[in-house]
Amino acid sequence: MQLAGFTLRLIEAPLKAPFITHLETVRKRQAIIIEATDRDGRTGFGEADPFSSPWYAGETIDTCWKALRDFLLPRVLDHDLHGAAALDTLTRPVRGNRTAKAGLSQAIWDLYAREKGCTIGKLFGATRKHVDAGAVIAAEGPDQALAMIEQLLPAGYKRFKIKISRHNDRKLLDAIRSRYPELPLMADANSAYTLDDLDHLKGLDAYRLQMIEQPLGETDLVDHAQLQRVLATPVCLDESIRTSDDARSALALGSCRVITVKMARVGGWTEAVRIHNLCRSQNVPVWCGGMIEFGIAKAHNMALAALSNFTLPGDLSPSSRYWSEDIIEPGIMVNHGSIKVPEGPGIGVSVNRKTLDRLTIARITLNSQNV
Ligand code: OSB
Ligand code: MG
Repeated sequence: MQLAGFTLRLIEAPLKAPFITHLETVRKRQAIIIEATDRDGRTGFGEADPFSSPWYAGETIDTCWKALRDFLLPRVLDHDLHGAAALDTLTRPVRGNRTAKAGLSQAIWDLYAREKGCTIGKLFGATRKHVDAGAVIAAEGPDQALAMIEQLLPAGYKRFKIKISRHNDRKLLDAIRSRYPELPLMADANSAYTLDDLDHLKGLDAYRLQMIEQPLGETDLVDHAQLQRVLATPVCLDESIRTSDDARSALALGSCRVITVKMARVGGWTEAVRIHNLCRSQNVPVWCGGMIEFGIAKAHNMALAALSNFTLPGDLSPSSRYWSEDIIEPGIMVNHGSIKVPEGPGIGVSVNRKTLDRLTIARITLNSQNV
């Protein structure tokens, strides 16, 4: 694969409703769209999804833009990548910056799959034709959470995930469990607790959660292991798993029983698949996490979630969940709690360039003449 150039676009759109966690309230979303072009004029699309502030991960929109423009894209321009797998070797000298690398990885693998005329999932051994949808409730309080669940129930989501913290967990979970005793429910704490909260966390077992996601600090594998030993509820790790080495350590220590895989957190396709394969070999289920993403990253997520060990419903929602208009067509749709994995070449959806242009607030083109 001979790369000719890249276009980076910064896009911005308001969320339909604020996404509220104990760390940040997200009202509008920016993302970096990466378009890779080969010498035959074919294009592939990726989406880097850091936030505007570093509340979820250390990277931000500004650091990602810089990492892509100044360090990552110049490394791969004008290279014959042969297979897309060479990308990892070329970008390894750039440390960290995994969210930026994930966007680039998506663009390259989409382009490569289009050159081959197959789906991106096929390149990684995906087997599923449909994936289960899951909803995330990041609400102000119990009343709003119940209203959101009620509004989303008819779409048939296979599980609901509620954002919790030390200060609102019981209020939210009491309200949900008394109205919906059998709702398939899990909670995501985004590191809201420490081991000082051990007894309090044990009390959450009573809510029969499918799992609790990232209760403790983002580097606390040892503490998570101590917690998992006394908790009936399975622990799922998100922020703590940045690499397949982190996953290996977490499984060896017994820090969790489930892992959520997000390309944005682990640096793209190959590392995500490596974590998936590692977990499969140890009978640990995984699910596909979300980043309040636009359609390009959504389509990549559908392809990833089609791999065999994604046995649990992920944060996979339709285009209309957060956006009044998405940048892809057809948009991602949920039918009876299920999403059809796109079947066309690459990510299987096309980018609506009119909408993309309308949402674009900055743009640069890089090729061998101007890097
Ligand atoms: O912790 O899983 C998380 C969104 C942004 C940043 C972090 C997280 C999330 C979600 C997924 O919870 C929301 C979604 O994309 O539906
Ligand atoms: Mg999470």
